[in-house]
Amino acid sequence: GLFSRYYHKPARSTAFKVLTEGDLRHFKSILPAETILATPEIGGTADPIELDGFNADWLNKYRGNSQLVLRPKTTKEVSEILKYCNDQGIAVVPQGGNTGLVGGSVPVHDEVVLSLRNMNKIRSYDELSGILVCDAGCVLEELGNYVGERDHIMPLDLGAKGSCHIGGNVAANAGGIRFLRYGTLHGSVLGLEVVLPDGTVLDNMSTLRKDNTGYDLKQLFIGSEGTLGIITGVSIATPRKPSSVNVAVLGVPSYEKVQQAFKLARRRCGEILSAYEFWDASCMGAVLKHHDLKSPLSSDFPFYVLIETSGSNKDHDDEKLGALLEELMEEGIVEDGALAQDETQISRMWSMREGIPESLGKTGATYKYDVSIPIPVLYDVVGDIAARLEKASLFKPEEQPGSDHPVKLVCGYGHIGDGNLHLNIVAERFEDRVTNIFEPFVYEWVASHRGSISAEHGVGLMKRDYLGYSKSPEMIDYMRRIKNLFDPKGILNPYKVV
Ligand code: FAD
Ligand code: 2HG
Ligand code: ZN
Repeated sequence: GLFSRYYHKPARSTAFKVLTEGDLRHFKSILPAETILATPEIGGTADPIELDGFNADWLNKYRGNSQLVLRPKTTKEVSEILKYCNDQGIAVVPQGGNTGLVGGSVPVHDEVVLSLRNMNKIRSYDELSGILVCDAGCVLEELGNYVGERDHIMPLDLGAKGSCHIGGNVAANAGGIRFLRYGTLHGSVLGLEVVLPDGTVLDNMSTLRKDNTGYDLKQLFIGSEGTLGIITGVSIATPRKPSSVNVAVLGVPSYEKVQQAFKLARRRCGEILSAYEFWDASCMGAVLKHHDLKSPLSSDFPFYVLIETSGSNKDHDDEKLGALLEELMEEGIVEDGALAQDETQISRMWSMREGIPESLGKTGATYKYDVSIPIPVLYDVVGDIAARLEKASLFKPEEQPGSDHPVKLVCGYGHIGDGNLHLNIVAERFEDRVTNIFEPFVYEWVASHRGSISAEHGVGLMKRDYLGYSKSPEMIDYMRRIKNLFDPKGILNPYKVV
């Protein structure tokens, strides 16, 4: 295949049909006009600029060249689109909020973009069980508001909540900041409605907690990244909203102590602990520079921890968390701490953590690695990468402005309570001489610790050629067989995952 400047762009498969005006006419016969965006190249009238937001990813790293975006409103329309595309051999990329970070949500070449954004209705909500049934294109934050008014919360939350869709979350098997407490979507998703490439609608919209009637097919689609079917509906269990929430930010002198604090937090507050997140000084620098936020602490530290508790008795929670913070300070594990006094302070502290990806994006072109590694060595990879870049004269820590090193920051943050690190490298631009320093080195590093090269962001286009670092040849072979079973013509999200 061809090599672009900084990522491997596989050659366009000749198996796929090049769109014609006849194809556009067919789509016009099955979809309302306002749901179609087609460029003059295929007989449409849309300015190609209107398609930019569908062709480029959130990172501005991956870019496709689609001439057609379809935004169906019903499952039946999705089924008719796929049936036609399958018959004609037209490649399709399913797209939710387009916040994915592995190049999975945008076309590689001229695939049709099938956006779920017009499928955004709540189908039913049962306040007793907390079971929500909705269209796949519902925005996560809007679902959070809806169930919030009914004293519940979504079992997942993440920084992209304002744009990402629940269908995209399920397709990506997103983790996020509530994972520590509410676990994986493999547990909270109760049912899915999925349209297969040949147009078949698999209606598995169960609202049952328990259902052991053979193979649990919906699990295959959770984390399938749009390669097996298009998710059009989701049934998901939502927990009760905790009546007492506390958040504190801690200043920690070393990574060793970040771990000690986690251990103690679990011992003293285990049953109410709902998040344990960390970030380093470089992340803090970026977030304070690019967001209207002030550090709640009195000085700077090498590491910061955000700890959240959620429970049902405020007095009990305050007492437990207060005792934990006191002990952490007395033992010298933590050097400073700030406890949020009200809702506003809670949300400011969370914005500090959740604002990191955006603030790094404002700093420069961001390379992202999302890894699971045993916690004791989790942060070592950040230092190792920084050292390699320094040795190659591409990076100098604490550099003064105006110097000519292309890499500006090497930083680490993430869901340490889940053993998940986000290693981010921020550079002036995406380019081979930088990428080559840490790829495939990062993947080798992770494999040598038997970690995962993708903890929560998925494989997409970015890691397709590196799956072997985390999966055996036999496993990859069976993944391919499953792909072929559901999508024998390979029209769904080609060039991605396997
Ligand atoms: P998209 O980006 O549109 O798509 C993601 C993948 O799913 C693509 O492969 C796409 O083809 C496929 N897809 C989308 N919708 C469907 C559908 N209906 N049917 C079939 N396939 C579909 N991820 C985490 O795990 N944890 C985090 O904490 C987290 N935080 C983030 C913070 C920010 C600021 C950003 C930008 C991203 C973050 N992400 C995180 C990454 C990303 O996985 C999530 O944002 C989200 O799950 C993607 O949802 P989306 O609707 O934007 O999907
Ligand atoms: C987060 O936890 C997201 O903030 C994004 O998963 C991580 O951008 C990243 O590397
Ligand atoms: Zn994350």
